[in-house]
Amino acid sequence: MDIEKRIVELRELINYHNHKYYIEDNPEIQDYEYDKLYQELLDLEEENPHLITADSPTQRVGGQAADAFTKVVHEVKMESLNDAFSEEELYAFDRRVKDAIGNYSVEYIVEKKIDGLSVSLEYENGFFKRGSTRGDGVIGEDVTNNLKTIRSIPLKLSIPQGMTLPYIEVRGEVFMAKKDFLDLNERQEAMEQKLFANPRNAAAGSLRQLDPSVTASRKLDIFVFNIQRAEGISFKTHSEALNFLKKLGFKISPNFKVCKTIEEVINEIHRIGEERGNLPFETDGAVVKVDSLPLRELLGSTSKAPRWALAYKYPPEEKKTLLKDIIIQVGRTGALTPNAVLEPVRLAGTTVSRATLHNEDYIKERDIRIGDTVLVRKAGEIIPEVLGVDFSARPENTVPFKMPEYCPVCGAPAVREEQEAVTRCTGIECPARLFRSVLHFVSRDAMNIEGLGPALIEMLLDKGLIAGIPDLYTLKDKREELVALERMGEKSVENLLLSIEKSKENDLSKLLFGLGARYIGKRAAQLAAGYFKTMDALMAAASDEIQKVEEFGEKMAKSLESFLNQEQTIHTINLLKEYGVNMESKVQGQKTGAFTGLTFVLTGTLPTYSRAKATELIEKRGGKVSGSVSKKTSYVLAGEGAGSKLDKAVQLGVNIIDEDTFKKMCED
Ligand code: 0OX
Repeated sequence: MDIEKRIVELRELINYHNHKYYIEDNPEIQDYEYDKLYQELLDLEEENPHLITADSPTQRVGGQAADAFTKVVHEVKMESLNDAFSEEELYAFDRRVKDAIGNYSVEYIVEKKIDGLSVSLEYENGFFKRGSTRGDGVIGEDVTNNLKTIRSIPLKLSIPQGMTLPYIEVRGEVFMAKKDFLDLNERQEAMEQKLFANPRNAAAGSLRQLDPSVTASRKLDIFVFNIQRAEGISFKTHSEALNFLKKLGFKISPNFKVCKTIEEVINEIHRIGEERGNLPFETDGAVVKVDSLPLRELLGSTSKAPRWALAYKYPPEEKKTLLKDIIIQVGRTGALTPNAVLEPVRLAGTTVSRATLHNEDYIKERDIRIGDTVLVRKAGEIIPEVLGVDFSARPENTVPFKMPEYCPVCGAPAVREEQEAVTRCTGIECPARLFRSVLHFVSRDAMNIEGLGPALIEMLLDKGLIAGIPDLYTLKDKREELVALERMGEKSVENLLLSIEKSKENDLSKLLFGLGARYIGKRAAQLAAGYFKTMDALMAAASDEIQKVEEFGEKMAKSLESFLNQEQTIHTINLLKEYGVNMESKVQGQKTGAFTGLTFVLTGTLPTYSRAKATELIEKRGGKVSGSVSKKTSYVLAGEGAGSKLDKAVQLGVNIIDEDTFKKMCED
């Protein structure tokens, strides 16, 4: 293929995927595939420098420093790595190195490639002075205060006795362990915050925070793998330098290996490939480096990357296996996620027996059925996914998948809202979504219980101090247990219990909102509470009665009716009643609305509204409809063919309006 054409094609492809990734936050391809395209373009441009254009994606400075942080100029450039995707490329690397260094024998170091973000750490006389992100390699961002929150970064180095170390700058990779990433996303989900796509994004997002306390709340870690510059020390090899860094108190690249031949390097890369699925952190590759520091000097760097190092990227693995079952997992927000139970297969270094099927539509679009042979992929990401079905291997009698109608954890109806991909459990007592139920119940617009944040709710649930919303009102009998909790003192317990007690007096509208029925937001709860006045009246109402509440449509009314009739809701409300929570509305005005206190008489045929519709609109706004005109009549709504009622209105001087005016009044 014409090289020029291919270069143009690659640029277009890369720009497209950049947009998908960075702008739309919706990547279409795996990082691995992207890296391959990018490396191909880089190689072609290097071989044909006359074809490089200023707008090529390779000319873009990666990860530019944001304005929010002070800039740091890296005196020693923080170089990036060239990528390799095959053994041939590793052999070619070995050949290039040997050709360049002539007669010297060369040893390599193989390190795991940690998937995080590179930072520089600077120490003066052993004290941590400044830390920065890599940025574009030359200019990064000062994130000293955020880095200080990472426990594995020593604030003071253990300099060996008798040694002086006036200055040292090291480079390492900040990352988030897989487990901490999953925990973080679970918390994000419960708080309805954006999820992170992978541990690398989570680490980057956590480090580049303007508020260091946010960074501190995220579990970040670091591996240090290079001395960028230092005064007072020098080493012959990289491995010596790494061992010295370890002595100083740094966490260094775990189990790096010195290899005498490229074959040994390849073996080690395969070994890491087998192991990487079981490592606590994510590795997207292995880094091969020349061990000898003088030889590195000799080899030097291109404008992009050192000639003495190479990153081997592991391909995402895909395998076929049997889909034995589809089980439903209920998350903390009550979301029902279908998971594949698989005949175990080895993939990317782990035995995979579960994979995500995302949601109902994902399964339907691919027609994935129990009993199918499916293609499973595990790339860098932690959770493997089912890609699709091998239809040629489909046995007879398989049936299309159906999402359950009831929550498998608590048995309450599971509902999928229009235009939503997710099916959710609606049970207020469902153990799976209890955290979320309580969090909502105590929130400001709901029961406004102060001092009960997500961390404390989690602790109360963990320790069994509450097992449902009503249990909040029994906490006053567990004062000792509360005081004993982490970060709780007498005073904060006192305040919390006071706030809980106070919440009993809240208006029905706050309680109703706090119960968290679907579609019932703050305003809807106020309108319904104002209309029905008591919880009992509301609970006794059928959906067509509920629909009379201002602004309530059929969907809202039906959903509220069904929620209030659920066993779990009734149980919760009864307990709350028992504990003395107010069940009445103090909001002024029965059926409050724009027409409260007004009486309407309808006569004739209106252009668009039926009599029933007009009546509904009036009643919903708190007005009354009467059959005859009197002095007390506020308005006569007259249409075509109006007869004696209209005459009477004229006679008594009652306001006469047409449909248009009525519509405007309704809108007001
Ligand atoms: C890693 C990693 C990254 C030193 C000179 C160019 C790259 N992500 O684990 N970079 C390097 O080396 C630098 N080593 C690593 N292990």
